[in-house]
Parts: sequence; C-alpha cells; structure tokens
Amino acid sequence: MSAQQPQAIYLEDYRPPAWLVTHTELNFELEEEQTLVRARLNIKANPEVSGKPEPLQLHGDDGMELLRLSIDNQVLEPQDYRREAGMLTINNVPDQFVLECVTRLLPHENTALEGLYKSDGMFCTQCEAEGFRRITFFPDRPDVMSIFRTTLTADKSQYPVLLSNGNPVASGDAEEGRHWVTWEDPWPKPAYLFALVAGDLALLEDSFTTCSGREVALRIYAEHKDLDKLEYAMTSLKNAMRWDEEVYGREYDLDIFMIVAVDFFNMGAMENKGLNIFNTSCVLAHPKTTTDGGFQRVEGVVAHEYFHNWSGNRVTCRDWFQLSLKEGFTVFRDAEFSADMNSRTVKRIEDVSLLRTAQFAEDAGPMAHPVRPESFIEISNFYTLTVYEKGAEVVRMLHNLLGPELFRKGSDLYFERHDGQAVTTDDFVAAMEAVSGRDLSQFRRWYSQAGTPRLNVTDRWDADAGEYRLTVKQSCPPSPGQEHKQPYHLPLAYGLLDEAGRELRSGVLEVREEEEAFVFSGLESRPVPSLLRAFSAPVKLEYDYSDEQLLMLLRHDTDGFNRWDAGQRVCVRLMQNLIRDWQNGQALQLPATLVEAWKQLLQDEALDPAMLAQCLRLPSEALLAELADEVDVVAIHEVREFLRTSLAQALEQQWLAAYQRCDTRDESYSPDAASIGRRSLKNLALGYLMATGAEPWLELARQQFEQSDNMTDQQAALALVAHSRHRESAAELLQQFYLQWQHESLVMNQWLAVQASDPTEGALERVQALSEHPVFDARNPNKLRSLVGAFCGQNPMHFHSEDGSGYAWLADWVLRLDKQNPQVAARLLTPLTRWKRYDKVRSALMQKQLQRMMDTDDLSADVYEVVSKSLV
Ligand code: B3K
Ligand code: ZN
Repeated sequence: MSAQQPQAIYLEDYRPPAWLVTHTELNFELEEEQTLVRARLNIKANPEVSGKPEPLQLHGDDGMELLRLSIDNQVLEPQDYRREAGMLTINNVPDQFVLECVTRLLPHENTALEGLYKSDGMFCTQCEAEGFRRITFFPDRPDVMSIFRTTLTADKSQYPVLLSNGNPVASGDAEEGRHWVTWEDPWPKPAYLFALVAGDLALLEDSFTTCSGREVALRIYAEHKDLDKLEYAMTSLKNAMRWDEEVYGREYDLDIFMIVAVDFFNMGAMENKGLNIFNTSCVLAHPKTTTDGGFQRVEGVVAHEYFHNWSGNRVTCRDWFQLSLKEGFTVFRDAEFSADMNSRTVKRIEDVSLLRTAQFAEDAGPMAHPVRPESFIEISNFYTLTVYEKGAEVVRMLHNLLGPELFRKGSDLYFERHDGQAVTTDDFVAAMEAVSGRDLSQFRRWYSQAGTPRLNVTDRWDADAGEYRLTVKQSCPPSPGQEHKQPYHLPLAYGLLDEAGRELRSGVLEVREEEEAFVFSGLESRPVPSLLRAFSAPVKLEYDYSDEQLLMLLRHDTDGFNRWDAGQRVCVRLMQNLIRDWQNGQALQLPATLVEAWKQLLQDEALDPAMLAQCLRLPSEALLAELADEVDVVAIHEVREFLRTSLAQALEQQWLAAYQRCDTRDESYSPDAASIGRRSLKNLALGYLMATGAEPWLELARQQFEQSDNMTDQQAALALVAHSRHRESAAELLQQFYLQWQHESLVMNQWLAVQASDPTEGALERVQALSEHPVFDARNPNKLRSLVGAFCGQNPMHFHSEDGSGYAWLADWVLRLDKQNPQVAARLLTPLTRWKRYDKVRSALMQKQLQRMMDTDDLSADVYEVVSKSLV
C-alpha cells in the first residue's frame, strides 16, 4: 500500500448536516455510450445547526465528470469551487438556493456495480450505502432526506420500461425514437434509497388491497426468458404485505410496489423506495431450476426488502454506524415471517447454525465489531453477520424480555415517534423502555460491546430442602479495541425436566450479573435443566451435561430447538474426542450409544421429517473449526467422514426405510414446509446411503438425478455423486447437467458451486479450469461467489492445502478483482482473515498472502481495511 492510506471515520465525530435538500429533481438522458444527469437541488441551511454558516459540502466521486454547476442560475467557474477527496466544496452560499449540476457517467464501464451501471443490457442502480455520489453531487448521508422527482429519457425500442421510485406522473415520446417517463416519490428519503431501471423487461402483475382498502399495483420485472419464474416471489410479496399489517400494523404507502430482477448484483437485494432491485438469485424461482433452499431464500428476501419499507425507509438510520437499526430489526422481522409461513423450529435451527458457525467466527476474528460499530474505513465492509444476524438476535432478546404484547407496543411507538426521521439504535431501545417502564441501560451494551459472551452454568441439588440452584457466570473475551467487557443483561429461557422427561417448570431468567444464582424450590427430585431454550440469547452456553441427560433431552424436551441442540451437543463432544484420537494416532471408534439413539430417532415415524433431518445432520466442518482452539483441517474432515461412513453402514436399513418413506416421486412439487421437510430427510438419507460406498446406492442416486422433476432432488443427487469416489459417474452427471441447464444462469451457478466444493483430489486444478469455462464470467458477482467463494468457504481440505496453493489462488483473485469490484474483492477475502486460528505452517502461508496484498500499490479502501486489520 502506498500513497495516502484510507482514513477511518468515527461515530463520536457525528455532527448533524449543515445543509438540507428539501427537493431533488433528476433528469437522466440514458444513452449507449454515456448518461447525462441533470440535478436540481433545493438546498437550505439546517435550522437546527447554529453558528456561522458552513461552506456547502457535497459528496461526489472523484471519477465523476462535472460538466456544469450553477447556483440560482449563476454558472460557477472552476475557481468558485474545490473538488478533492470525494468532496465538492463551495464557499459563501446563501441560506437557501437552487443548485444545478450536470454530470456525465459511463455506466457501461462501471464494473464496481455501485451507482448507475449496466446489467445484461439494462440500466440499473445501487446506491446503498454510498453509491449516489457516483451519480451526482449530493449530501450523500442518510440523515439528509429529500423529496425526489425523476425523469428518465431513453431509446423507446431498446428501453421500453423506464422506472424510478414512487408513482409515475407523466410520460411521452421524444425525438429520434426516444421516450420519457417522470416519477415522483412523495415520501422524503435519503439518497441511498434512490433507484432507476431502464430496459426491455417482462412483467408479472398483480394487486393487493391494503387493510384500509387501498389498491396497490404489484409489478415484478425480469428478463423475458425468466417471466415463468416470478410467481413465487409475487405470492411471497402478498404474504409479506398481509403479515406486516397483521403482526406489526404496517400498511404500504404508495400506489405501486415494484421488484426488478438483475443478474449483476453485489449482494442479495435492495429496498429502494417502491422499486426494490433484486439479485436474480433472490427472486427467480421455478421447481425445475430452483432448490427448496432457493425458494425459501426468495420468500425470505422478498419479505425482508418489503419490510424495510417501514423499518428502514419510513424510519431510517441517522448515520451508517446505526445500520443495525434497520438491518437487525428487519432480519428479526423476516425471520419471524418465515417462521410463521413454515416451521418455526427448523427456521430457528437454520438461523442459529449460521450464527454459531459464521457470526461467532467473525466475533472472534480481527474484523470483530459491535452491532453498532464505533469506526470504519469503508462502510461496505460492515454489512456483516454481526450487524445483520447478531443485530437481529439483540432485537429478539428485547422481544423475549418484554414479551410479544409490549414488544408490539414498543414497535408501534417507535414507528409513530420517528416516522419520517433518521434515528439511532438508542431511539429504538428508548421506545421499548417507554412502553415497558423498564430500564434497558445495561441491555444497551449489546450494541456497544463486540465478542460472543460465554455463559457458564453450574447447579446444586439440595435433596432435603427440595431446592435446586442454578449458578450462572458470564464473561466475554476481548475483541479489537475492547479489552474488558461489562456484564450483559440477557434473557435465559429454561425448562426443568424430571428424569423421565416430564416438564416441571419453565420460564425466562433475567441474567445481569457476572455471577448470579437462581433458586427453585418445591421440587421432588433433581431436575435436568433445558437451558437457553429457542436460543434466547446469542451466547455460548456451557453446562456439564452427561450424555444420558442430552439423549433424554433429545427425546423429550418440549422445546424443539433444544431437542436438536441436545443431539448436536452429543455429536460435537464425540467428534472433539475423535479429533483428539485421530491426532494421537489412535483408531477411531463409533460409540454404540449414538447408533442406538439415532436408530430410535429414525424408527420414530411420528417425528416430523424436517426435524429428523436436522437432528441427523452431523455438525459441519465449519462449526467444528469455530469451536476448536487450533483448527486441524485434516483431522476435522477425516473424523466427520469416519462418523458419516460408520453411521451410514451401521444404519443402512434405516436410511433406506427413511428414503422410501419420504420418496415424493408421485407428488407434484410444492415448496411448502412439509414437502421441503420430506425432501430434506430423503436427500439426507440418500447421502448416508451413498456414504456406505455400496454400488446399489450409486444407482439409486443416478436414478434420482435422471427421474426427478425438481431441482432440489436433482441437485442433491448430483452433488452426492459429484463428490463421491465414483469419478466416472461424477464426470458423466456433471456433463449431463451442464448440457441440460447451460442456458439457465442460476443453475449454472449451482453447477460451479458443486464442483468448487468437491473435496476429492485435484480440486484446485478443477476450479482453475472452470474459471476459463464459458459459463463463468468474472464480472458477475454470483459467478465469483459460486466458484471462488465456494472453493474457499466450502472446500476446507483444498483451500487449506498445506502447500499454500489455495491461499495464493484466492489472493490472486482478490488483487485482480480489487481493480474491478472492490466490494466483492473484500468479501471474498474473509477466509484469509482467520489465519491466526490455524497451525503454524498454514497461518504463515495465509499471512504471507495478506502481506502480499498489503504491499500492493493503490489497494481499494475496502480491501485495505480488511487486510490491514487482519494483519494486526
Ligand atoms: N440494504 C441492502 C444492503 C445494501 C448493501 C450495500 N453494500 C440489502 C438489505 O439488507 O436489505
Ligand atoms: Zn436489509
């Protein structure tokens, strides 16, 4: 890194904006080689900022070409303003004025996919967090909210559809085959919610009648070839709109709600006011091309972006340090929606698994930060699992502490108090305090302290007194810049069960102290505690359970989440023991108790298949890595394979019975929770059957691959064969799949990801070859995630190859992409940031690649921040 190093900005430096923009009028002349943007801003001094008038400062990317600038119709000459470090400064402006400016953009050359760019021939925008400053000069900060009126002009035959935020108010034809449309958004909004789309798009239309009887037009746009894949998103949207009215009392506030699917997109989707823009992977769904996981992602993301209309748009963030205000709350809302639409327990298991593997790892790594960060260099690096998922857990804890009724009152008050404002996480908590009369000052530490707290629970039984005492100790490891942590206030949901599994007590304990005891009296015998039910707080819970107790909880706990968790605890402990055995060169043994417990589960036909599938899935390599003191990649992989194979062989008949029981070949595909559950158990069973290594099961998998009418079953079979030792069949099926689906871009992403995560020999050579394959396109973030992301994140044996070749390959990619798309480059880099967790050889090799990046000239701020913080 040479030249000037990017600088951090700090929450404590926040100052209200000196200038406000009441109205913004934008005019886009969209052409093939350039776009001219005419902006007319009504600016006035912020009456709430006193003191002598400050110069006008507007954000504007240094690369943006400024053609004309005027104030109240007076053209400014270059000596009248200054442009440096992404800012345009004008001294001596009046208290209120109209600023006009014309900028020239080159959307077709925009590979960073921020601001205005082209995706497969259509124009689209991405402005969160700081993309609007690549379109025109503006106070591009979320606490400046303005009313937007936008006119788009473009060639009519190439771009028949012209969209922006709000409602269309006028349109007409222009010269030379061009046409124009004007959109007006009546709700003041920050610039990050601005959007436009221009293209030749197909449309699925529907409508929704709101609770007050208003009719809203619903329009989902995509490329013509994808028109048949929009129905599920439409159904999900209508369900989400109804749910938000019923559960939160939130009604939609425009006449039109639009979603547009684009193939080139840096993340999942974006909640622009009235005009959500989606990655195709989060909106297109069809049984033949989309897996169950894909359907559920569409449902969840459509809801998430829709819910932002209130939690994010009507009430927005004061500054980007408050990002979790909208993201944590909205993730909580979408998780509850998905839980209501499907299985609550399964949704919770999936979310907690992600939190425990990936967010806990982030919280323990060099990029660890509080839910409300205190500083950042590049805000794009803070769209993290901590801000989103841990932020959602923090909101969930408020829900757990207050109960549903008070929580709803709190959210009503929050929306009412702050409608049309840009506010902070403190304001959110204050609303919860106001309705409950509780003091949540200690609870606020969840927003300011990083790291995952540990809860150590011990117990004592006093038989004479019939008294049971739980002692809870809490601690939290240091994180960057935070050596010592104060105790947290958290809800600890629990149950007490007798030896036979009958529930004696249940409730929620409020933990506040570093060490605290809770006493239960009137019990007849020593209970077994079921702790942290439904994962009531995002902590690591330690309690010295015996295997018998865990197996009892697995069978009898009334809390579905803790049933699953008990089973996982048994497996994790066993696998950790096996890892030690493996490291000591001892033979690995499969304990009979586990086989017996699993056999009983598999034979229990009353058990919900979805739940059973969750219980019989072994903890992932990533989770075991997160839990290890030092990650032994090979031992973890070998032990998991050993256990899979042994359980496969020991229970072969039961796996087959489960497979047959859940065979859905005669049913037509439906993405409802029960059908998804059956398919997941069926495919899990097929995986175990394949793991026996017996030939007939290869045949069964091949049959499923060829005969299934849906992508879930076809892809599951493909992955099992492709990752097996049957290399000829693997190659055949991959080729067949390619020929069948080569024209479906999203399916080809799966085809790439299946190969990138293939743990058999020669993985790096395979991904290298695939990066030259015609279906791969290094400018498309989805392709990069499917190939580079999947290899580095889901193929630990090869990414962590002891010769360092996987690390070098990733660093090559990061350096290449840094010039093209810094956001994606910085994100792909994550696995290297964990270098301190590995053995000496690997960590030195990883560090070497980080240093190589650090020594590279002109790194983007995105990559520089991640690399420099990781090397500390
Ligand atoms: N708010 C957007 C994320 C924008 C990311 C910018 N780098 C999507 C979402 O969370 O809904
Ligand atoms: Zn969001």
